[in-house]
Amino acid sequence: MINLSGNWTLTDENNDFSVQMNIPGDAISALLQANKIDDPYYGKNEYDTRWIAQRVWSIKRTFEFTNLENEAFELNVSEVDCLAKIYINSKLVLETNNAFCEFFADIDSVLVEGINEIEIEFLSNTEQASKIQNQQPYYIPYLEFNCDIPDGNMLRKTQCDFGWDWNIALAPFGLYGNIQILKKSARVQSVLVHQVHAVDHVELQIDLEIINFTRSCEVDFEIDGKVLTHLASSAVSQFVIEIDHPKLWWPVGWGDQYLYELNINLNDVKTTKKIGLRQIKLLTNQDEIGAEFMFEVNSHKLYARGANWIPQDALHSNITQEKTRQLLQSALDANMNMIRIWGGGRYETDWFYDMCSQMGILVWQDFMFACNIYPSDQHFLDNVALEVVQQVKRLNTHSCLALWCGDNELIGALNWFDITKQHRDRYLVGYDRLNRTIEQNLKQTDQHAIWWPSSPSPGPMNFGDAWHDDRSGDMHFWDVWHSGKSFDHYRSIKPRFCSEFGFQSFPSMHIIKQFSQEKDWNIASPIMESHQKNDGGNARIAETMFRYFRFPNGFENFVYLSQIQQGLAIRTAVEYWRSIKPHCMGTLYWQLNDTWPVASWSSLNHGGSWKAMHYMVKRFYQPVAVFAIEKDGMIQFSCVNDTIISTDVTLDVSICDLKGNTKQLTQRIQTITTHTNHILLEIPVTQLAEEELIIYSFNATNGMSGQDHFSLVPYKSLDLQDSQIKMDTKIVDDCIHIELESQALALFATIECDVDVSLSDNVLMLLPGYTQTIILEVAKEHLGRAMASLRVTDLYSCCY
Ligand code: BMA
Repeated sequence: MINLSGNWTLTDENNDFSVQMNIPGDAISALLQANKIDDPYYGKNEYDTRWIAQRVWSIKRTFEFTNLENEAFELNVSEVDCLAKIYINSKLVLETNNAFCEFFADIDSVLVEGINEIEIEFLSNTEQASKIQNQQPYYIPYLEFNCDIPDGNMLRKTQCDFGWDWNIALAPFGLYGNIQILKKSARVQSVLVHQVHAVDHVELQIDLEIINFTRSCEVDFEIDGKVLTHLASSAVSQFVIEIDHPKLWWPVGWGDQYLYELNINLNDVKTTKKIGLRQIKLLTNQDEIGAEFMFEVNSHKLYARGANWIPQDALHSNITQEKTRQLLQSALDANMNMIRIWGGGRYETDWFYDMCSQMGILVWQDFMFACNIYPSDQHFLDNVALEVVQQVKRLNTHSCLALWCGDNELIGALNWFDITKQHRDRYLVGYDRLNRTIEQNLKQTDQHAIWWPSSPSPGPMNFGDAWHDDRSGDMHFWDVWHSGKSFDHYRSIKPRFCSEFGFQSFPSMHIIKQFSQEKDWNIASPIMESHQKNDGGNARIAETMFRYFRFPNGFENFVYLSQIQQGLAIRTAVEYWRSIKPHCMGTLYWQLNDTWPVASWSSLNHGGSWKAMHYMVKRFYQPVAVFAIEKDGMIQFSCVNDTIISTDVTLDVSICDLKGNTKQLTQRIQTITTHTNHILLEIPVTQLAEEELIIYSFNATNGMSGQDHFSLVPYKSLDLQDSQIKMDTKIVDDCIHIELESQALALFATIECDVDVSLSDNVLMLLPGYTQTIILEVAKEHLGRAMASLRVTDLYSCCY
């Protein structure tokens, strides 16, 4: 094998540039690294960087080749983004047209002994996309307010590369997977594993596919200390492995994530798959309301708590395993058990799914189509079919994989354009062809795969409105953000599973400082506006703020309050939808992460640090949690338990005035079983006097606990007292121990500093007379800066 990753030379068609480019990687990052362009994430540089995608670029390198035994060789590439021509010694050997596919090419006739040259010519994706659009039998619209760069829907590459309502539009290109020369011999091409579970026994039914198969060959399988030899007598062969006393794989919180290693040896080349033994089902039974939508894992019904995942970065070269692990760890730390890999991004790498499996995070996997109309000519559909087959073969063995979903919002998109409304039949047939191509290729490749036609969807063969009808399937509920409804509006619906709902905030101040100067710190400044990609987004944040809060003092407080507000919006939805378990069996908010520094719906900043909301998520996603919900003149204390073991919960409820004086109201103790919601207590709202809040805390015998407050009136109505929060710090074992003490009730007290840090807790309620200690961890070299920039903001210091 000759691995051709590493250093290449990147040049453009005009010969203006010649720089080093690291493969795997993207060309924009290479130009940035060579100091040929300014950082596109800074200021408004995005717009001065767009020209790059309009040129034709080439990368070149040489390699040595000897073929003493006169064998056959082939070139193998994956994730070439996107339209490219590959030449060896100036002869065209391959044309690629799908960034989600792997390609092979015969190259024997062009290879020479000694030094060879390989060149990849990246056509201008933007120019080619428009050409393909012009060749379509009819116009195929894309969402113009999302995508600043047109016609991205013509290409099989990451759709948000062309801009999105949170993404920079650069149409990046490069090569992100493998590039290698392989001996053209029999190799394992794919492994499909179907698990059949019985009592204390699992049968693994394996479909093995061998590429370059010429004659029967022996394949050794090793799992769990057992070695078996299988005679493969055709390119695709079946094989069974029995496992007695299986150690099961469990989602996080339910048990271990035991992974068996399945090693497959063919011609001394080892292929390894990590396999967790588990049974996942999607239950969609009809009921008196409509149809349920819930996952069952190892016979236990699972309430999915999670968020939507978008690419880790807008530029591929910035993605590393370490940064990705941190993002997933943050999902885990905030008590998530599922992420949805959204259809406008990309299929992730194998190591990504391995991480999810190791952590016990389930993955809802979209196919990569989002919010646009797509071509349905045979050429496009064949390309899609190849992509589906390859991805399903590649990903099926990952134990985290819970569901394959056809697309994101393509049914809705049929109503978003004048032309699709005028020629509805044509576009509907087109959609059906695409969706069937995906479904059929998925099922032909893996007949046991769990399929969901689209997100949102009321269910297979039901093309109803999954934005407003909450009776069946999965729902995207955007009325609060996109239609400006109140937070209470989240309680007007009862989804069966809400796979998207979100509320924006600004990135944290230390992130804003990375792309702007102090003079730009105004939400209407051109730079802040260009780091807001949703039309009217800043206005929505501001306008909502005035409904619930007093006007914040200055820009930094505005940023802080936007994050608190975001947390409250999502908390309102999640608390209610968890409290109606098992009617609703999942919430995946929009969106976990950011691709670059931007105002968005994410709970993590670009780079992975936590916005205020993420600390709140950790609380409202705790598997055992108590929620105070106002309903029909009562405050209802609901408790859910998403573990698989009952627990006893003690709830204490007090009344608190704004000085922070509390008086105990009542206590309740109850056993909380797992598959339903329990109402622990109801108290009439009339029990609260003006300027009083409820404070409640709970302790479960399984170790989980929490504390929060409930205000009957919007915060702006409260005459909060000056909390005068005192912050003492000391350094212990390279961490900062922060002690907080307040003089009055302090709400949403949030610690921040100018570097990425990790805090044991944040966004706190402080009562006078108590000291809370928070531990801050930071890379040693940033300790001084963290200490010097440490600050705490609460609702009083922000707005009063
Ligand atoms: C959803 C997503 C994205 C988008 C988000 C916010 O529906 O599917 O397309 O970024 O809305 O508008």
